[in-house]
Amino acid sequence: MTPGAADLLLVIDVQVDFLPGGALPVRDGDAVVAPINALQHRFRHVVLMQDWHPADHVSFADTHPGRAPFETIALPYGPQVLWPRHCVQGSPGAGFAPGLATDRASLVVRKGLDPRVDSYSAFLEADRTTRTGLAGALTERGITRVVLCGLATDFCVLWSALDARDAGFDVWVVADAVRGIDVDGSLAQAWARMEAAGVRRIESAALA
Ligand code: VGL
Ligand code: ZN
Repeated sequence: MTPGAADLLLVIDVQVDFLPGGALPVRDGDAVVAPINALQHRFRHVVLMQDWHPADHVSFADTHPGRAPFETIALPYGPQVLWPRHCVQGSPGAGFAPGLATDRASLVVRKGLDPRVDSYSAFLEADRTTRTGLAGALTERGITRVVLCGLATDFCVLWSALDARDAGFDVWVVADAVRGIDVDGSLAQAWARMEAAGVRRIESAALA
């Protein structure tokens, strides 16, 4: 597949807190930086996503006295996994991974800013109602295909891929340019859900 004018590379949450040593480390997360940098040169359209939470965000375990990270609680919009505090707005951990190229991106979109609502997806917040505006921006640019890479496969990449399908885009995930968190089998489940939704899996070597 040779990316053209209607193809977008969507880079999900390649941020310091998701790298080894960060607040919510994804195993081997730093391994996505080199393939993503290489991929960016093959796309005319690149968008970078940033998880960007207020310090008292509802997804943080320490916002809920007596709760621990990786527990699930019930919120008005549904179940919410509690996370260690991560990607706090303006903190070093919220910055892009060292070495990640950012100069070719036309748009940087931040999500998870509402203190009461999480947003794994680049398109739709966890209340499943509030839109980030990304789908409209892509449509205005004539994008029909979204190629996803970044962190984490089983949360923000998964939800972004499913919502991109729902928004009518053709969706591909670059298998060697993503890594997962894997809470209770969530990684295998994520690939199965994406496959069932018609998301296609590709290797970066096949994108030339
Ligand atoms: C993410 C958990 C919490 C992600 C973000 O980028 O996959 N996961 N916030
Ligand atoms: Zn988050």
